[in-house]
Amino acid sequence: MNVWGKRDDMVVHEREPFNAEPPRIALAGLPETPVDTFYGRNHGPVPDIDAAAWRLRVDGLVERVLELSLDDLRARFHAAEVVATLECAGNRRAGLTEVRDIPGEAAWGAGAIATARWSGVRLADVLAAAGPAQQARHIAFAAPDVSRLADPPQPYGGSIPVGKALGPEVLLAWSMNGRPLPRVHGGPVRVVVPGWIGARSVKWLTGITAQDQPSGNYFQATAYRVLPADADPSKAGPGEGISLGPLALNCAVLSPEDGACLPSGPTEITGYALAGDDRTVARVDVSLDGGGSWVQAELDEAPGPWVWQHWRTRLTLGPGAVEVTARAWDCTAAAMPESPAQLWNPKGYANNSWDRVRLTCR
Ligand code: MTE
Ligand code: MO
Repeated sequence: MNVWGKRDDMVVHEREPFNAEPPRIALAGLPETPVDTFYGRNHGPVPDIDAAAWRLRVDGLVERVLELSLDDLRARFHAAEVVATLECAGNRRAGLTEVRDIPGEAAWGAGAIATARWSGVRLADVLAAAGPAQQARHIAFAAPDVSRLADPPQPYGGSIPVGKALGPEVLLAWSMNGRPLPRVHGGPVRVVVPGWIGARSVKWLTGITAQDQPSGNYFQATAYRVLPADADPSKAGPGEGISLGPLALNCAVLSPEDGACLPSGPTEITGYALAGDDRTVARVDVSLDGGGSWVQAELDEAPGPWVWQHWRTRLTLGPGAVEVTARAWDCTAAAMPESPAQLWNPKGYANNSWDRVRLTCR
């Protein structure tokens, strides 16, 4: 295990700040992801917060400002548990990097996604205790970690619209898979916003502010935005581009592992699919001829509304070089786009083009 308790075969994109994902095969067939296999995505040094001294301030457009300790959260609100998949907006960026270089952003594979059982309290209950005003439209989150990758350095934060914040699925979580939330995943308390890009699930939460506009924090106003392909991201100001919130439909092959060498013949192909926010996955197709023809995969039933679905199919592979392509459809009949070239954007977010793994069959 490495320093953050992650498995030895994690693909570490950066040590400081710590950014790592598991190999695809480590996620295969597991509805819930063990903590040692769960990707880590950080923009600055991981804070070390004493849980006993930790306080959460709730302020802004509210009737009562609250100052809550962990004991207050436990005593004043009902415990809530949600199984939810987190996906980074940069998941599968490597597919975009193949089209054109993306300076300053790591080439994440398909492993910046994972599922955990989160428990804590509902954000809606904490907001109700503060009494949000009529004019409150957005709920902003503040954290103490500071990113030195931005110039000047920027504290981490973000916001979600009030409508999402009041959903029973949005938690202030202190536990992950039945254990206290590990420091690297935001302990003592983080936000979990199921169905939205991971960036909105703010870790090491210290402040909640009800306001009439989205957060002005760098990671809401400037980063995590899809700019036009010809824009210069170093010149993009606050409010430019498409602000990412609800996740896009996505899927990936998990087994066989990309680049694997295996015997030819009937082979089980498995993977995940996730529709994002309140949509559901309707179908996953797999192709061995680059999308000329497709076989429908068998889709596991969703264990809950906020969770990825695993899928499988058995196909006869090889001999020789084989490319396996996968695409998903959602309940609106939207399908993943074919090519990453159509989606390329300067910061490399939201790649949900057809997933491809390349195999060699003996
Ligand atoms: N919260 C803080 N305070 N600082 C961060 O750098 N990274 C965000 C989000 N919350 C981040 C944060 C991003 S981009 C993602 S994808 C998720 O946390 C990753 O959560 P994880 O590291 O627990 O997998
Ligand atoms: Mo992310």
